[in-house]
Amino acid sequence: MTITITAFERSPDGGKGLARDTRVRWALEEAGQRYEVRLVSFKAMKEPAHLALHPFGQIPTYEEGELALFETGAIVFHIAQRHGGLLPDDASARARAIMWMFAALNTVEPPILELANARLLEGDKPWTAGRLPLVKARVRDKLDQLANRLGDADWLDGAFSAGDLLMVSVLLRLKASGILDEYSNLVAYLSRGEARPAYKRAFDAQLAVNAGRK
Ligand code: GTB
Repeated sequence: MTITITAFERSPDGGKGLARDTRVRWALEEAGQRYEVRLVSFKAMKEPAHLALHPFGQIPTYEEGELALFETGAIVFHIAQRHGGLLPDDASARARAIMWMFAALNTVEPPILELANARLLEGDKPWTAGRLPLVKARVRDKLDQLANRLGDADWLDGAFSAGDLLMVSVLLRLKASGILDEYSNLVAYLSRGEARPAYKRAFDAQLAVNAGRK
């Protein structure tokens, strides 16, 4: 059955791979699944045809036969459940990998998003200069704890899993901030994620769109 996802017609990041379709592309590449991409404009995202797929008018979405999904975490989880390569077979190890998926999206990503929003959406507001140190402290708080847990390990819990895919994706958003450079093991963790052939294919595919080659 054909898998179709949606992505920005032109991502605001110009192809840095930070829009969430990259996470879905990466999961599909790890799982060895072919997929098609329907590109949508900001305008089309808010129109009825797309809102029927995504009630919040966003990307990415995922369609496979009768099944239509939104929310990146749910989509990556679906791909990981249905195909090999992203979740361990052992029930306890699988539960822990799923726990890391939630930790990436529910615990680590929120302060990172807060920082991005403070800079991008509120950069010109009078309160931002006073607020930024507090927001950065909340990011560092989570990175300290994550770096302590990861230690010298390659991945969060044994072999690479969907938990690592989402955690690396979440941390990528911090690359330009310089904060990540304070944590050498997290920098190495990110590099290991980016070095995976499946990540490279996903990154190149979204770059081709944003560089106007597709
Ligand atoms: N919780 C949802 C999920 O995980 O799927 C959030 C989806 C979401 O935020 N989608 C964004 C979107 O469609 C794109 S990924 N925004 C358009 C809108 O809301 O109208 C977020 C994103 C956008 C841009 C960059 N960037 O330019 O760096 C990075 C991340």
